[in-house]
Amino acid sequence: MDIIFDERHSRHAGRVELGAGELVPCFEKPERAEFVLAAVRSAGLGAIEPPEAYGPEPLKRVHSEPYLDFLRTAWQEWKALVGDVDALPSTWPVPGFSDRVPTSIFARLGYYCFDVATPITEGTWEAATAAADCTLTALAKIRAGARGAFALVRPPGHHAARDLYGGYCYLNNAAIAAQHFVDETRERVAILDVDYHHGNGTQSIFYDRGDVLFTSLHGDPNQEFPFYLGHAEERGAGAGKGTNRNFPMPWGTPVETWFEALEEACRAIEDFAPGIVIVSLGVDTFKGDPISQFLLESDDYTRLGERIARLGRPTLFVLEGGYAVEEIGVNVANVLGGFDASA
Ligand code: SS9
Ligand code: ZN
Repeated sequence: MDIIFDERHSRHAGRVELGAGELVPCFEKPERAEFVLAAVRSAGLGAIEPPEAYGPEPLKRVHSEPYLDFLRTAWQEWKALVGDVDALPSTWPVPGFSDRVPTSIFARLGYYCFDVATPITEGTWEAATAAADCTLTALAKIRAGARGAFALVRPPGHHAARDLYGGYCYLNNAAIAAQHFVDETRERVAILDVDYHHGNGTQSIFYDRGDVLFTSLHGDPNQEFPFYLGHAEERGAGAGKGTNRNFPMPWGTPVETWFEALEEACRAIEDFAPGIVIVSLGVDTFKGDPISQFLLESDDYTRLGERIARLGRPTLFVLEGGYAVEEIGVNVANVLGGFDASA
């Protein structure tokens, strides 16, 4: 399994997010990637290589240009006005307000961001673009014939939509790779999002697309972030009717129930017969995760990797969430090891 990693991930290091009523240290922190790196290294899963630079074009196929311009320049504007503290929004243009694009940096933060947990810092743009390059480089390994590849990246991506960030995500790495694959091959893509949280960004980017199947297993949005998307009845629209499949599950869902949902998602992927499977690999389904409520144990991740291998398709794994910092390394390595053993 080829692994693509760039240490510029550490340029994104938010200090605080707003939890329930108080500012708390960011859960999405550089140590996460370091633990995953150490675990995939000691598991001997494969060569670890840096990314190639792909430039802005693949990003523009998924995100709007005004949004990308905002992400690239927001920190400088914020720092000049406010100082060297994390840029977080605090006002939103909810329905009923004007829909014109605002000018103030304070207003644009709320215009492009949907939560108070996703700080923009000095190195956010550099880290996010490096993550996209890692994901595209891992995709290129698959295009060159690899059965599997892993983009060991942060910040994660699956909550980021065309012109919206949040949920610790800025650029949607999995969606950028999916679109790039379609552009290069005209083949179909299936995305399997096993992160604990619904991949609202990925769903919305491909919601009306018949050539990209999005499947997601996640905490029920009636109880869980991102709350406003991820229900079972969201099945896609237009040409994409039927190519969106959500499997929401309540807090405390038994592991066996989770694997039954995985089986259903896998059957949908098999029926779709994609040219590639892209796995949004979050391991915040772990029972010890500090912000999540599922119950998977470390051995269950091996079983997950084995099932993904049985899909029998070239598979790109992209790191998403997982906040039990000490355990995410072994959990990710178990998925990849299970895949490699069964592929
Ligand atoms: C925890 C609130 C959850 C966002 C979670 C984003 C996960 C991305 N106090 N905040 S995988
Ligand atoms: Zn998550």
